[in-house]
Amino acid sequence: MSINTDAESQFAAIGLGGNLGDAPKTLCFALEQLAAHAQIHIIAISHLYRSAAIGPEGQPDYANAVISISTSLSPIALLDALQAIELMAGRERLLRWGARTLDLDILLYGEIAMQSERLTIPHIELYHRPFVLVPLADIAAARVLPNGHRADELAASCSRDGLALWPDLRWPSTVE
Ligand code: A4P
Ligand code: MG
Repeated sequence: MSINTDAESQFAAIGLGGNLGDAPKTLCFALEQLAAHAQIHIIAISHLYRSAAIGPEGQPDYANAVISISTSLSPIALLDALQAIELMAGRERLLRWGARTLDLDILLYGEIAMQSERLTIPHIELYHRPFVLVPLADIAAARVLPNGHRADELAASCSRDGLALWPDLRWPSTVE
């Protein structure tokens, strides 16, 4: 893993989630695929968290994490790359917010705010989800998000009910 210093590279934050099968293993697989992509360079990897599922009842807990990357891919090309990795992990789109092996969301892309049929950036649920804000603060605490607040302030003010660290020796967090 290296940091791309191309002038055209953009910072982006990616949310990783999954709650079917060996979810930590699937998230590790996603990291390997992202690290192998020629136009994606992983900067930092949050802790791995276990979180109670939001959505239809009766689902297993999720494994969640956030990574920061630099990338020369456009937002839509990055979405294509993430969806290709979701498919490799056996992702099926059956039910909105339903259980899934792997979900890769673009949380932030540079300073961009955009809304199109396929892509809304920042991610529409970014500010509402502890399982996103807490790991984001692990890796980008001082970053000021598009709503004007620092990531660590938002993480500190959200409820941690249903959220816990998920210790897993396979998980290559870059956070102390
Ligand atoms: N899309 C639009 N904007 C984005 C973006 N910024 N990043 C579009 C990624 N995709 C984006 O997503 C549906 C469509 O959203 C995509 O085709 C893309 O064009 P999907 O992954 O196919 O379906 P989904 O994930 O079921 O829907 P949605 O609304 O994206 O759900 P979320 O927000 O991803 O939430 N509970 C816990 N504890 N942890 C979780 O990680 N995740 C979800 C899914 C629900 N409950 C959860 C968790
Ligand atoms: Mg999604």
